Amino acid sequence: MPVVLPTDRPTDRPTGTRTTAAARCPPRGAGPDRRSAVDRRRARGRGPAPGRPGPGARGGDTGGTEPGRTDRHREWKNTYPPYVSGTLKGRAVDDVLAGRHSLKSHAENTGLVHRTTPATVPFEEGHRYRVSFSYQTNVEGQWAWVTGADRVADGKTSSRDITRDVLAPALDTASYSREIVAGCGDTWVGLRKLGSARGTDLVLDDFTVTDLGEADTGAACASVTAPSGTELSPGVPGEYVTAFTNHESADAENVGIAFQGLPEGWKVAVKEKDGNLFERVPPGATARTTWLLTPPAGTTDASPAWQVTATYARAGATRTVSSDARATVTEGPVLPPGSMTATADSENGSSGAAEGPVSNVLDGDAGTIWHTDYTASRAPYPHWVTLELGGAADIDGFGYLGRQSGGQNGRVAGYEVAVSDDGEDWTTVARGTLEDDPRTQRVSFDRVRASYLRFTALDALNGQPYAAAAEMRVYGLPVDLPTGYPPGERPAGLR
Ligand SMILES: [Ca+2]
Repeated sequence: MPVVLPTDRPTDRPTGTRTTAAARCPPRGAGPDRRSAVDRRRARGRGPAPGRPGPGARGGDTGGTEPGRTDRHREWKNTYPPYVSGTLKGRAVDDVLAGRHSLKSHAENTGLVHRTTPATVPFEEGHRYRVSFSYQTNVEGQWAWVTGADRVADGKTSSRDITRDVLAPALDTASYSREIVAGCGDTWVGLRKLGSARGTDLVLDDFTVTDLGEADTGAACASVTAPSGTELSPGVPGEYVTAFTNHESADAENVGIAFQGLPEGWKVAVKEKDGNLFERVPPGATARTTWLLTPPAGTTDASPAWQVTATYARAGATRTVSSDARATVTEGPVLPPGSMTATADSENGSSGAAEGPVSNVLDGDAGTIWHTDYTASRAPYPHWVTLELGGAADIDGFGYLGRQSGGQNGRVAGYEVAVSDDGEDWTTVARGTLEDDPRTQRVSFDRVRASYLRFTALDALNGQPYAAAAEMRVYGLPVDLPTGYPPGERPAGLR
């Protein structure tokens, strides 16, 4: 059951400078707005009357409100350091950004946290709008601002994201602004939680939607998305998968995917020849492109951002959609997690996908873990994880990131690391004891060429029979670096 969230009252605002779309736009069915587009642009209303709902509604797919919580936050502002600015990575955002109230989303689960509805913000098909707000947030890659659409077919309502902009961390208030063209169904905008990092908040204020009048072209209903959480190593071509989904009602033709604004010195290739071009993508279908991205050796930007765009033809018109793209660049060479495969002696199967499967140690998400069987008698120590490296590599280290939450069970103490060319004959290259440390612990050894690495856990820090890990990494360089192909050029003359 959606919960409609209130936002600021009009008394919070300097008169005539800000408003919400809920106040400015006529309700659906209220008759045509006879003002000119310019008049509508100039119109300045007030926020909702006290006690009336604002434009937001609960998104509904974050699995309820526990432990996450999205509230209108009242009159409580962190006005002293480090909350007003600085580099504190914890709960460093203000609860209230402007006036006396803001909308705060605290430690939400992943999913759509809140969104507008046609009743609260009635976007009119074919009109161009500017959507803007101010915000603060504290952790990379956790929140995205989404433009979406609802469509009814065969008695069912489907809802989907058309664009997603990942909101960069901002401990000082930052601004977001984007122009959209409404269409593709009933347009809405909202906030989506992407990552599973704990203790991340997003505080939003000054939400404003401005009607810019009728657009020259119709809405582009396809979407293109970039992955979140991808790690890339300096000097190593790493796989980076983008996805184009056609939400149009007809084929998208002559589709070309490209990057804009990649940092200087980066090399870009596609794994398959012309893997970024698609002659035709049917409605509802998704076409993926595997890129090979190589940050330059010595790069210092650990979290670069750029744009991924998709250009396509539909009903005689050329349309372009885009979204933000990001990656994390590691300090030294690391084998791409996506090129490896993990197997283990034991995997717990009773707690869902986020706790148990060994594939969780390679997914780039610190919130998902490998955990051995909960039944101690079925799975005693020692435990092991074998990483098939995806080809021979010259390696000199192994990284273990312990579980970040959920108790002490499974934090490994004694370990051995062994390597192999064939997965059968093993050579031990390191042994020791891990510490109770929430960061990645690196085990170093003499450089060796291998195709497999096996991490054997000998016992747990708390003496229990379980082993667990959030992420595992192998430090080094593949012997054969993938080369790929230059990205294909979209034939501009074709429709
Ligand atoms: Ca994980």
